[in-house]
Amino acid sequence: MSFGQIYTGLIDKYFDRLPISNRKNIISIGEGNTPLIKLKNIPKEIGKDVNLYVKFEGLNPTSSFKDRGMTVAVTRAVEEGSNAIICASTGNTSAAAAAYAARAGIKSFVLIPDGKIALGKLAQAIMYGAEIIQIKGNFDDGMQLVKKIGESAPVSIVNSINPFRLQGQKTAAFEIIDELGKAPDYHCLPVGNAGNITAYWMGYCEYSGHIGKMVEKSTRICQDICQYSTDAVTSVPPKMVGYQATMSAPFLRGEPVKDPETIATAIRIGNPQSWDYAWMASRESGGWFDEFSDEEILKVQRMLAEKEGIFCEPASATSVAGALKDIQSGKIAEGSTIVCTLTGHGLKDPDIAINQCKTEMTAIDATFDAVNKAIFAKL
Ligand code: AN7
Repeated sequence: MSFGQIYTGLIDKYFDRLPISNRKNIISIGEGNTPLIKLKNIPKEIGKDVNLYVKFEGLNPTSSFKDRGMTVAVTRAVEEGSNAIICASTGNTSAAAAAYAARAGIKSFVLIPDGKIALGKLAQAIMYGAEIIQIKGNFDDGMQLVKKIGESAPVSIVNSINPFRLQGQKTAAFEIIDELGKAPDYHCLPVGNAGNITAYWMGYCEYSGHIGKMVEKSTRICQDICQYSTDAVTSVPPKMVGYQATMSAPFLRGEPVKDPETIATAIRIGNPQSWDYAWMASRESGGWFDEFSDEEILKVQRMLAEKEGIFCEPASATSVAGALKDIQSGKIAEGSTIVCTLTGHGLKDPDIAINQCKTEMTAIDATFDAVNKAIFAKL
């Protein structure tokens, strides 16, 4: 970017690759342009020579990758004259929907699972002024209800079944190619509804001029309204690797999971909406799926914070847990370039963080001696 130029969001930046007809209509809060951070200490610790990066999507305006999709979905909804949006959510989609609706001056309805949403995400929905509907059910129940309500009520659905969401989310892959000068060898992601793994694969393929079956199918949905740029950066798209939480792992089971559970509530999803697309992305790219227990996920979440100074939410750590396992086993060879998406910020879920505190926190006297003693005991 040149001197004196303000970043105005991802639609403006990648306008010729997105299905928006007029720049004047853009609803943006400056999403995208998130840092690609090279991990230094963790690769050294495991003794492997790899180029391991994290794309820290927790640094978006509502602190998750959902903002990328929401800027496009809400811009489109408003272009089409909609006055209200609706989504089911494990938390992050609701925060993003509420924020972009606020920015657009329209109403947002969010269906969230009763008691199973991280505190920060609920705080966001409240502050952005969403109409919050808690249901006695999980995300999958909420999603079915939203689909049904969308058939008759004058509300636009902004879950990732809305193809414009994935169009926005694909821009993360563009940014990675722009920064690395090529696609990585592997791209690792946590998988819930599987919208994001689908979107990244679309983005990598489109930007590197590799038009597989999946991209053909998915871009056809937006074909009438989008003139895709044919310029391509010559690059080979990466193998797409998706990781799930063991008790919420339909891609590992080969079928939907009835009562998904995991401490990583963001990905507590048993019936992924982008099931077919995600399998296509996995097969076309030569990737795979794997699963991790809650303990393993939390261990890596903590490791990222303690060793690299990067605080992501539990679901996000699943991508790095997966990459580390596959690097250590040699499935991902030394010398490889790997990007892991850290989908959301750690502050979204303060309860999980505080519960991991190893020692009880008790106050000591506010005297020089007491504080001095406490510090020397740890030095
Ligand atoms: C931090 O907010 O589905 O595989 O309703 O919040 O594209 O679903 C969140 C998903 C990963 C999974 N990491 O992405 C919702 C919701 C975080 C997330 C995922 C989510 P997809």
